[in-house]
Amino acid sequence: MGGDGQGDKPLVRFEVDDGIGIITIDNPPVNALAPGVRDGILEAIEKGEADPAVKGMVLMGAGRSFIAGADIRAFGKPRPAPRRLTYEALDGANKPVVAAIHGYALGGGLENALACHYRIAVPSAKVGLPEVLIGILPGGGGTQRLPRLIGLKAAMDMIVSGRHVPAEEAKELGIIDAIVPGKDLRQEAIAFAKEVVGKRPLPRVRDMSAKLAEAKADPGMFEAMRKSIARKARNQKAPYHCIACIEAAASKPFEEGIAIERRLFAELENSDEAKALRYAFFAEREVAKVPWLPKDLALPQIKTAAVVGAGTMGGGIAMSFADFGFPVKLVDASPEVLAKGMDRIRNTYAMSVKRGSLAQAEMDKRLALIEPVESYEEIADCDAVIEAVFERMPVKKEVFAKLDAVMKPAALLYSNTSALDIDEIASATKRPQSVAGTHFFVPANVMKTFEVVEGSKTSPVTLAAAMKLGRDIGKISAYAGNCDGFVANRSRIPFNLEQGLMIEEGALPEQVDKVMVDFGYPVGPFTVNDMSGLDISYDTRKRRAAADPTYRGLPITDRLVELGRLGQKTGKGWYRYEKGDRTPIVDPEVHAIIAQVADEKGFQRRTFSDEEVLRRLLFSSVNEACKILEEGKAIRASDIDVMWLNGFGFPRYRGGLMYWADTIGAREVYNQIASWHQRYGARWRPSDLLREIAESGGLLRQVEGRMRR
Ligand code: T1G
Repeated sequence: MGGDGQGDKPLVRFEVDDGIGIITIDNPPVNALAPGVRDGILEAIEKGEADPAVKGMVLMGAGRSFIAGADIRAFGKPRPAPRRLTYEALDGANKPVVAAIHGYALGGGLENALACHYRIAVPSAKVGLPEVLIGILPGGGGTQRLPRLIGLKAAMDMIVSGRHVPAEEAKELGIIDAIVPGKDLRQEAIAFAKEVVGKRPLPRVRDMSAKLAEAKADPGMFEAMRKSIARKARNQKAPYHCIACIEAAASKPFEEGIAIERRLFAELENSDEAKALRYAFFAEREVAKVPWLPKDLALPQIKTAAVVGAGTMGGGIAMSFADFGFPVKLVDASPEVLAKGMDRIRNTYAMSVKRGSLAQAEMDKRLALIEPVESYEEIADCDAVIEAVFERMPVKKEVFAKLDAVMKPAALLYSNTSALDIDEIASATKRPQSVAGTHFFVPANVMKTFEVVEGSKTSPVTLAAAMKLGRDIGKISAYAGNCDGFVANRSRIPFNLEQGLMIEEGALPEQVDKVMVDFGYPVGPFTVNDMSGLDISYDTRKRRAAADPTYRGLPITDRLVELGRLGQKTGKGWYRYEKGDRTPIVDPEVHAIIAQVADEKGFQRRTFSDEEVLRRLLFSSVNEACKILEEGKAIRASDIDVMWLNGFGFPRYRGGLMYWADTIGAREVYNQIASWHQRYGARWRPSDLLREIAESGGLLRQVEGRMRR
């Protein structure tokens, strides 16, 4: 039934089993609702309705999931209008239809289930309406049915957040009628269907209105939701359109609500934010692919991990493992550091429990998975070890020499270094083929970017195992070639430099921060500097200046540090802070310091337009990203976008650094950089690759890295 699936296998099957018509969708890998699937479901319903032997029906998915939603690849392209909506056919059926859910029922998948008369699920199933995460809204009646089934507030929370709801919670909310063991979902669904075949009237969600009365009790709920999302939903339309649809459900008849949903969906489908969010969605799947690694590579099982170094990073990394059920040993030779590290982990979990984002029982379970140990011998049998000690090469080499001596032969030896040469680290061992970089971003237990750095001797198995390990602990693994700063930090360094130089030329921290917050960043770069502490980069600059007399330091930033203005931790940095408050306050004293150093150094100061501030920061990184791709240190431009979205807080609805640059156009970016090259010299030398793309009229986001393999 339905169009042609894999070869001649139908996308939708219909079989009658013991008086129950079983509609099975079989469109791997996630049973997306491609046109043929929708037609197949319609044909099956019509068959079941027409067959007197059929007393009821079951809608279910083959493979690993129910239905993951509409085929996102089809958006933005012309698509055939269905002869009839499956939702209406399900709703309108005269025989009960039971949705039997395993894996995921998301988007149009859940909307089809909501149009069924009953819904059952296995315990591990998850349901959701995540359309807002790709810049659209549930366009299959979800904004009208879900509120009728579970109430306006609960529906609004699910639709505006786009979150996946586990089966147990879905049952409590009223989305799921029964949780079944899932030993044989098909038989369990048939049994459920047979129980309800005689029940009338058929429970049609569209006819349920009792829960809409919530709006009378709390008419301000919609405005309250708008206020609560204002910061995160800045510059975006989809979240607000979602609220508007649910508001319509509260006050208008079903069909009118559907018409509003359809109109607002159409406004969003081809919006800039929807296109950018769809790009980000697929980029985050593409990034997992390392083309030269064989698909069927046999990988070692990583069941136990160890982390060397119980500092902030080491603790965060240990939590990353425990959060996903991995037993992990945290090793530090200093009992005090180890104890402090464990306290920090405990406090971090306790904060989550206090905020309500983690249950106490879950905290206890995760803590029990983290075992503090003081000797390397105690981690010898771990499958993988992540080194997270001080960012100094001699220290790292000493650790790797010890690991080499102690770890079992099959152990994978990874370093969390953020920039140091993986080959040099590996040279401290006799097994460089087992060494790679696995670079976590701060805070390690939160940030998703997981940079996997390949050394010249790293084996394909070590590399592939690291890519998989990242995904297994909920990260987004991204390949990086071995070079100073790897890919993410290296592409960010010019941004940091321009940020400091513009202050010398006349810009002020508050102007730069406002430009970047208006662009969509959660906070501005100077506020971030105050959070992390100005002394960190100060030490690096001093070390580089000592090693390289031509090194271009940042005297204004240095002066703040030398005056004890280290940021939030000292109550003042680029801004000042009231005691116990993290709100940055513009400080005239900083303006005076800037003016004084500029005077001492003879800096010519001028005013900056907001556009120049934005372009100076981001174009410098676009140029560096092109150099990284030119050198074959990144596999594709969209990988760099994934790193910026998940490691640097780049606004997701703008797609990523390279995706955004395309909205300006490679030619304009190149011309601007070439002109700054004339004005400022070598640091603005345009990448050859950027020039080629500008000349060819190509898209930066589609550039492939020039891998040397
Ligand atoms: N459409 C097309 N391809 C999809 C897809 C989708 N909806 N979902 C996944 N894929 C591809 C994905 O690109 C990857 O491809 C492969 O499937 C495995 O995905 C009318 C309008 C379901 C939780 O937003 O959240 O319904 O890289 O690696 O980690 O109102 O996929 O192998 O070539 O992510 O196990 C709403 C999106 C759509 C769900 C599974 N639905 N998908 O995660 O596998 S809009 C969504 C996911 C809609 C209606 C509206 C996840 C997953 P490739 P994966 P996973």
